[in-house]
Amino acid sequence: MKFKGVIFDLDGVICSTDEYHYMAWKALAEKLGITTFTREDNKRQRGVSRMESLEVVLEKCDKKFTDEEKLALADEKNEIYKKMLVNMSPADLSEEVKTTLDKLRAGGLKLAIGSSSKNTPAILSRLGLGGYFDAVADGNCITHSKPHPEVFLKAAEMLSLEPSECLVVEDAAAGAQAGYAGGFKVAGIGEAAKSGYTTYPISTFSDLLKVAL
Ligand code: B16
Ligand code: MG
Repeated sequence: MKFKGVIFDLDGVICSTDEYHYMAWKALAEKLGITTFTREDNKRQRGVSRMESLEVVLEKCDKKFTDEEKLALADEKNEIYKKMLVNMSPADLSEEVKTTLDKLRAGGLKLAIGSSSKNTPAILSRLGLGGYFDAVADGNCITHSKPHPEVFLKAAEMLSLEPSECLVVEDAAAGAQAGYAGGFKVAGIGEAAKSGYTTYPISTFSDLLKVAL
């Protein structure tokens, strides 16, 4: 066994909520009269906090907003996003992800979540994964979001493991950077596979069996 624990990002790794984030930000942007918000813009929102993600949208808006107005806009986006989550169920957890998680656990690894999302508990519960992970560090228990390593360091601490004993799995450039900054080896999928901070680029989730066990 190459590691003692694996810390998974949530949106874009365990499930496809990254697409819902994009659609919800796009809807908010259009409400603000911004028609040029793109998937490229959305890539910069991956892994970073809700308020930092809002700033990516507002770069394309001439109007200036007070801090209070920004909080209201972020809330508005979250309400749109939460409506998209309502129909999520265990059927949204792919067979590949579930089988791989089970095999990693059976191989003796401790499993944790390290996500910037404050919606993590609700999403895990909808996927039928509430209580599945040995530790959950998320947007509700951190001060700094990715690329700061806080969420992964917290997850490792909750597992009682050192960063060098854990593999971080990420889809976002900011997330791969966060893992590296925390002293972790990083398996990167999607955008993160191209990151210079990624140790193991993988093309599909089950490749983790080769990397971690
Ligand atoms: P929320 P991850 C991140 O989750 C998303 O990638 C990022 O796009 C989002 O802004 C952030 O969570 C905060 O999410 O608004 O739900 O609190 O990829 O770190 O699992
Ligand atoms: Mg992600």
